[in-house]
This record gives sequence, C-alpha cells and structure tokens, in this order.
Amino acid sequence: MSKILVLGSCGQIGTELVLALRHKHGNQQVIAADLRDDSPQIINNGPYVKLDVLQREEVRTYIIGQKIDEVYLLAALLSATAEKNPDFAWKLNMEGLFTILDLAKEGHIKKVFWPSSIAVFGPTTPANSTPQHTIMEPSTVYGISKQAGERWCEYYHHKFGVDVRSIRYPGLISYKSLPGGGTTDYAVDIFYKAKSEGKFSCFLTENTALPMMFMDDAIRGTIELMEAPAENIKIRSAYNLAGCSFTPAELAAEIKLFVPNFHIDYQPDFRQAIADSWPNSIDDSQAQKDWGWKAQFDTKALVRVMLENVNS
Ligand code: NAD
Ligand code: AKB
Repeated sequence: MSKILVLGSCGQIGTELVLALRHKHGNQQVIAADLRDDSPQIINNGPYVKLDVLQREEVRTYIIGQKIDEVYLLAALLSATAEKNPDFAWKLNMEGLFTILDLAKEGHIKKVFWPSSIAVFGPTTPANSTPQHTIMEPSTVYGISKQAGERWCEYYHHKFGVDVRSIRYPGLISYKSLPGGGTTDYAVDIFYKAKSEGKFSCFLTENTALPMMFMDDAIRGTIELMEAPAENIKIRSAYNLAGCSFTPAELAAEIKLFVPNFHIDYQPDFRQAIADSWPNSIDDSQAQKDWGWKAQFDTKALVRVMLENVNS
C-alpha cells in the first residue's frame, strides 16, 4: 500500500484531494501537510503534519523518515497573489518543486504530482481550443513559474527517470473549500454572493471567456492520471485538461435561471490583464487519447451543483 503525502493540503484543491485519496487508500495512508491547520475536514479524519515546503531539510527528513511513496505538491502562490509579491512567488513556486524532484531522483519517492495551470499560456498563444503544444510566452510571474516548473518536470523525467505527472488545471470551481488568490476566483465567489445578496460585482469584464472546471472533475482527473500505467503518460511537462468555458455574463445568465433577480455589474481591476493573457478554451485531446480523460460537468451542471451546495 502506498504512503501518500499531500503538501499544501489545506487549500482549495488539497482539501478535496486529501478526502478523495483517503476514501480510496484509507485515512491513515494519506498524510496532509500544510503551514495552516485550519481545515478541520482533513485534520480531524487522518494524519496531519505542519510542514513548510521552503524548509528543504525538514521536508527531506520527514519524507525519508516516513517512507513516503507518493507526493502531491500543491503549495504555491496563485496568479493574483503572485503579481503582488513576484520574488516570493518565484521562490515558493520553484524551491518546493526542486526539493521533491530531487528526493524522487534519489529514489526516496516513487511518484510525484505537481500541478501546472492554463497560466503557462500567454497573449501570443492561440486563444481558442488552445492545443497541447503551442506558443507559450506567459506574461505573469505565476505563469512563468508554472512554465519553468513544467520544463523541470520533463527534464527530471527524461534525465533521471523521475515519474512526475502534471495537469494544466483551468480555473477550478468548488464549494467545499475557498479559492486562494487566483484570477478565476470570481467564478466561485459569484455563487456565494448570488445566494446571500442576490448581486455580484465582478473584477473581470462581461465578455472575458476563461477555461474552467468543476472540482469533482479535477480531482477525478488527477487520480486517473496518477493511476494510469507509466507507459501511457506521453507528456511529462503537463497535460491540457478542459472542463467547460464561459464568460462572467454567460455564468450570470445561468445563475439567473435559479436566482431570477440576480444582478451583476463589472468593475475590472488588475486581474483583467491576467485573464486577457490566458486562453478562452482548451483542447485536451492528448489527455483523452493517452489516459482516457473526459470531463463530466458542463457549465449548466456545475451551476446547479454550486447553487445547491454553497451556504448563503
Ligand atoms: P490554495 O492557495 O488554495 O492552497 C495552497 C495551500 O498551500 C494553502 O493551504 C497554503 O497554506 C499552502 N502553503 C502555502 N505556502 C506553503 C508552504 N511554504 N509550505 C506548506 N504549505 C504552504 O491553492 P490551490 O487552489 O489549492 O492550488 C494548489 C495548486 O494547484 C497550486 O500549485 C496552484 O497553482 C495549482 N492550480 C490551482 C488552480 C485553481 O483554480 N485552484 C488552477 C490551476 C493550478
Ligand atoms: C488562478 O486563477 O491563478 C488559478 C489558475 C487558473 O491557475 N485558478
């Protein structure tokens, strides 16, 4: 039985990933690790350790001592927060990755998951149905760190045989945990405001289309990728993965079907430039071909589930 460590486990993805992995492998097999300890959902139902991914020696000692087989490295600064603190974003987003890749290279870890993002694409990338292989000139510090991370993952795989796997997640929509400082966060916040106030002020313009995905699809995709036979994983940088794609106006129109008096207005801020540099939609045919990926939630389905589950 594999012993799994999720680093950065108390955030938007980690909370749901830990629960899903514990359901699959057993609670004691999946260790949650974070700087934070304010996520009772995962801290109370299995092992938790306070770890700072920037403390390389501490992380090494813990992973070697606990005989960890698989690491999911989620700790990072997301796009909007990273633009406010570029030096630290680069440090956090890169140093933890090297610590984990080196442990895998030395044979201490068998498998690594490290998430990339649609932020690896930039203003010169074809914006519609963005292909797996295309122009990648990211214009944000977050995107630059993700693109560099992808290159290093591929390098460690080819050069040292490290079994590292990755997904370019779109904006993730969830109700079990809140998002942590991204440009796509509006598409979660809108549901809380629709239910509690019946109105929402959006920091992107009405026609800004972005790739998005419901969290259940993202978690299932992550686990399916990690369980796929190694020989099927042809991409060792990161896979494009598509869920759905919508603009704030299209999302608001879907919400109005359930909340008829819902009102949205638009007050774009610095996040508009980030969103403008990202694709509108993603071509994920390579992931479909290599390991059978298929999204289950379209925009209508995720709107219904979100409105049923967010607290007003
Ligand atoms: P999040 O901000 O919600 O969670 C990150 C977690 O990492 C937090 O709990 C935080 O406390 C922890 N952390 C931060 N610094 C740490 C450190 N030094 N040591 C240990 N833990 C630390 O982020 P998320 O949305 O869960 O994203 C996880 C990963 O997925 C990130 O790499 C992110 O770039 C990537 N991603 C997320 C999305 C999305 O829409 N959520 C989309 C694309 C990619
Ligand atoms: C963000 O908006 O920064 C993230 C992402 C798409 O990487 N949700």
